[in-house]
Amino acid sequence: MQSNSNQLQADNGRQAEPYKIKMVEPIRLISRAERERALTEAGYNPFSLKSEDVYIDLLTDSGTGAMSDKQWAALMMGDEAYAGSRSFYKVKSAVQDIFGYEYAIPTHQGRGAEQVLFPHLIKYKGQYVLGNMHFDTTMAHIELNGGVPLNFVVEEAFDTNLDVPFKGNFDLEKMDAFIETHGRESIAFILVTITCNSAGGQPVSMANMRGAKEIADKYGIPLLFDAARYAENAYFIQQREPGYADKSIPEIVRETFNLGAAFTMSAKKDAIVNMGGLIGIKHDIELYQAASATCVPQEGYVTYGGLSGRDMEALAAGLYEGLDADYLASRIGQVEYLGNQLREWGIPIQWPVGGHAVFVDAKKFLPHIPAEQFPAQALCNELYLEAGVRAVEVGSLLLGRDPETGQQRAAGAEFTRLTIPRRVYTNRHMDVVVQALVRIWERRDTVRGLEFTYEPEVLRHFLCRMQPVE
Ligand code: PM9
Repeated sequence: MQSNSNQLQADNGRQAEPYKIKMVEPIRLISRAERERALTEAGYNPFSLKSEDVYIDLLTDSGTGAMSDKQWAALMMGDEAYAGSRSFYKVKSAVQDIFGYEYAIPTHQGRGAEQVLFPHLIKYKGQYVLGNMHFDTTMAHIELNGGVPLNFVVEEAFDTNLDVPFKGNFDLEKMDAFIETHGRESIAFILVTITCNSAGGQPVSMANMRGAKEIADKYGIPLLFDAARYAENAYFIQQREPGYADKSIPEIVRETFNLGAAFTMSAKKDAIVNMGGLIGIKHDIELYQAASATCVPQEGYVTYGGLSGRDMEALAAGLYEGLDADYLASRIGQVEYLGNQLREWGIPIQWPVGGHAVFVDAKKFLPHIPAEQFPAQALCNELYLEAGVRAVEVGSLLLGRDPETGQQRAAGAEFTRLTIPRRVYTNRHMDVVVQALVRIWERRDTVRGLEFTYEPEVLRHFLCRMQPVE
């Protein structure tokens, strides 16, 4: 690994933040005894902690980013008209300009987009939705609409040591063979999640997305994007895929979305807003009309879809800000900074690091804790106790049970995700996280697994309560 000074010379300061800080929000580390009490009260589930009891919050990059001065200024321009808001037309024009899609429907967040669009794509109970790897809320909305979510991510995604550039890719042969066997009618749509969150924020290459599109066309199946991290995926293509080094991020985004018929987006990630979502539809007016009719009763009228005019102003600006090459270099650079340090200490992480988080391989970190005692959740809790840092589990707990059989689904990996909000923390904060994890690493055999005291049926990780196994 390069030393820090070499790294600075090598990237010529490119990874330094392309902004300065104008406003601050105080944070505070409460005492160890207070953290113990807070965690017990939270039922050993970091989602139930009060944020004021958290020092560095790496739970999620969703809605936790810092908006720019331009976005804050844009709020004042919000047109709060119930119908036909000027701010909606700004969002629509950004969607047309950036993605090349004719229709845009705002929603309150990503899952709002899923609940509006999916019922029109899943035609009957039991139809499959094929993805590289569906995110948990996406999986839930597929299932709530009678669909069966299936993942076709490459096997390499689960070998955290393997250094391959696009661990979010589809195993195209496997997906093709599945469609061949089950027949085109059994497939509702193919969903490309960029970046592939559950595999470690791992990118999908353009070549692989093109391959998925060829399969989709061969069988006449629609191809859609789960576009939460549309810009980070484009950045990785530019950095890692032959032939893309000289293409701009907007060009790569346009080329990507040319392959799809529609997208759902949680705008709380790459579009850097605190709340918001989007549906984009390339040109299928019937799908647009059907989704619009569902949007009205569920999210609100089609020119606001659960958002205020000021939210839409911030969103229109954020959709562009997320594409800035210097911002992306600094953002992904910070994720790399954290990942590189952990790796130097021998802490097992998904490698290479992905876009929005460092994913610690808890199976390797805590080999004495079996999957049914949730090693990645145990590590999240330990990290909170050690340093007031809140991380999130992406493993067996999040994956949950098969709704038909009630059996725990087998997770390919047990990850403790250190998710980095956009434009919020400094690398000094990252150092605190490294030091805490190193201290735990040195006494890792003392960490205990967890069992449920309360387990909700759907999306259980958000609300469950647990206790350490005796
Ligand atoms: N992702 C995340 O932290 C927020 C919920 S869990 C704390 O990673 C993808 C790829 C996501 C995603 C949310 C959603 C749902 C869809 N697809 O949270 O409804 O990563 O805006 O988006 C979270 P909303």
